[in-house]
Amino acid sequence: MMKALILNSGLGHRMGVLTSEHPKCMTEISATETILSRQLHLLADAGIEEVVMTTGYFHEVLERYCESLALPLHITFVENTLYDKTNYIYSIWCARKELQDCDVLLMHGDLVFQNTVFDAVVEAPGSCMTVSSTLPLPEKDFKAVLDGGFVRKVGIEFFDNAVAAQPLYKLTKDDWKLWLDKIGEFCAAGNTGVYAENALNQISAACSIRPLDFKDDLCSEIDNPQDLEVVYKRLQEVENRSVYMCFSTDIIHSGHVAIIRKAQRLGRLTIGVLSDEATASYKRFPIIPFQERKTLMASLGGVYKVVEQKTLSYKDNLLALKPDIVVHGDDWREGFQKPIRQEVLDVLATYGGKLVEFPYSRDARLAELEKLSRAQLAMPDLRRGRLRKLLEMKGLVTAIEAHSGITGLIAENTTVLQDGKTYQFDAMWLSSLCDSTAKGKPDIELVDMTSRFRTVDDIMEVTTKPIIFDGDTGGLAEHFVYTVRSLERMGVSMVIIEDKVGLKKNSLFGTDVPQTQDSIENFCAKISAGKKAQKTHDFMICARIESLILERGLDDALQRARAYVAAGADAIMIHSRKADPAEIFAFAEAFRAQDQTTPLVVVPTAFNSVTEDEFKRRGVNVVIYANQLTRSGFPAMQKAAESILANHRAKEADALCMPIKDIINLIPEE
Ligand code: SPV
Ligand code: MG
Repeated sequence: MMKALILNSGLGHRMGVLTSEHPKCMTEISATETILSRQLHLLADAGIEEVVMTTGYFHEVLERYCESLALPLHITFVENTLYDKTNYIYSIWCARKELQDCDVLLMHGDLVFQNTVFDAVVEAPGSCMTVSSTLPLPEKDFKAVLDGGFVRKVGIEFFDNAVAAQPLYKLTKDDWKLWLDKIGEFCAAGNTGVYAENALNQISAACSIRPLDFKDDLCSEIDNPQDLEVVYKRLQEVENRSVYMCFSTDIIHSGHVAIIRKAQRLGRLTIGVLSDEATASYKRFPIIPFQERKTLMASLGGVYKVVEQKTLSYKDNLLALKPDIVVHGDDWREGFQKPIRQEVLDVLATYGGKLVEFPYSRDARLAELEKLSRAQLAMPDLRRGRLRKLLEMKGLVTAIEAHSGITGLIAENTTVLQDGKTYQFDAMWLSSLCDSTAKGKPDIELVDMTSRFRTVDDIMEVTTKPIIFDGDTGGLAEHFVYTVRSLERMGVSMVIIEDKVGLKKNSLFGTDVPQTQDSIENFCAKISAGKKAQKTHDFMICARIESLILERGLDDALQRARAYVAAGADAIMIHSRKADPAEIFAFAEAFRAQDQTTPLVVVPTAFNSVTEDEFKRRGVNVVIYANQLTRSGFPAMQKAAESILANHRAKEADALCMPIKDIINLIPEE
């Protein structure tokens, strides 16, 4: 158990009129606090319940004042009736019975220290005394002589190997017993007019009191009105400092609360809440949306303000808010957040701000909750509607093809950090070309739906991102309705069907192979039937227009777009196999002139020079990278196979291969 011992017997005559009606510790040091109320609040906040207070001068005023504060503390008052004839060594001796068998937090009653100094003392692993390695040695006040990392002497007379020191100590039970016994010897010998530290100096070699360096932080005694003025100003400065932290989490756990509490001790805390968009591209789609996360943070006690942080980079908010201090866990010193941290340091350096990092504790329960969140995100009902949400949130959504569990994991987890932003794919494209290719079959609707659904299931099992399913022609309208129901039930977000009939061949063949475009009427009927069949609002049917592929012209494409939207299509995909994006741009412009809201989808396999930003500017909403994993994986595999054949062993192929350890790590175990 730890008890606080506060020494308040003294006269404090150097304070003049300020102490004419009450003891020094009741001097006001801010609009709301006295020296004593501040000390007691800090003790109560730290959960220290037992306080022993020595009194003397104005002892009744002092006791009544303590009661009026109504703090959750049990205070034992011990009066030193000889307060005007003895030093505090005797006050401590008077209180000895209350101070047996416990750790002691000893402080003089005229000491003002900032929260963080107090916290460091309380949290110190063993005995400690507050010292400052940066303050000049005071002429008349306490100095501590250090040796081998321990405090060896404390007094006003030591100048060699000494640092400025303040009478704020934490003492372990054993060290305190040694000191208290020595105090007893001094008092028994009538040696009551000296500092208690004189007794300490005789036994300090047997103690392990470490110096706790508060450097330039506030930890100061108030002896006279000049001290009071200085402390008053410093305290105001400390308490008005602005502190900034950012959270992306939608699960607040005790670790977060602990770091928020620590940040609050540093000043007025503003919390940045990472936007949904930034959170989604940083780790996963937030289960709790931004507004709710903002309200959650604002409702925490002691949070001054909550603002949105739109990017993983702190830069914009730091430049706008200019906080004195940024607080973060020390986990970002390594890993992909390292450059974000460096940018924070660079921005802070431009105006003299400071970064404070607290040890990050990985919470096993959080990892468990995170797993649960991911599991939830993977569930059909939560996954299905997420494409619509992402479209609303981001305006432009990107998807990459996946045709197996492992390519699904690549689509799910690949992250790139660039200019303070993280980039991930938003969704997955279940390409008919790649699904067929993976099975060694041509892309002619030969791989049947049962097999295609099996691929969807494999991907769904290991990922959380929304799925866009390539439905080819959708088959007969009578069959398509069943496909819609199945996909919807599985949690797929969107099916894209193309307006072709007969033996469908891949669009990238263009007019090199015979392909027939469906009639507008027929295709509209198929779309309508599909829309009627679906059960939720979440599911989307996208109509894919093949007019440009089949060289039927822009007008035909636009006419079809109008008709398909009228028939109920939730999105339009326009396809082209030209490297020059002109016809895609022309369609986008004309389509947006006639329809501002229906999402527009493109598959830039041929016109691959166009950036996502440019597509967005031109009114495109979904960019699908339809086959790049298959096309990059295949030659790599072929090369490794050739190497083994040529060398009649696998050694040379090893350089082309991922280490076994990495491939094992790639797959998360349940
Ligand atoms: C696919 O990926 O299967 C597609 C797009 O349908 S394309 O190959 O460009 O036709
Ligand atoms: Mg296809």
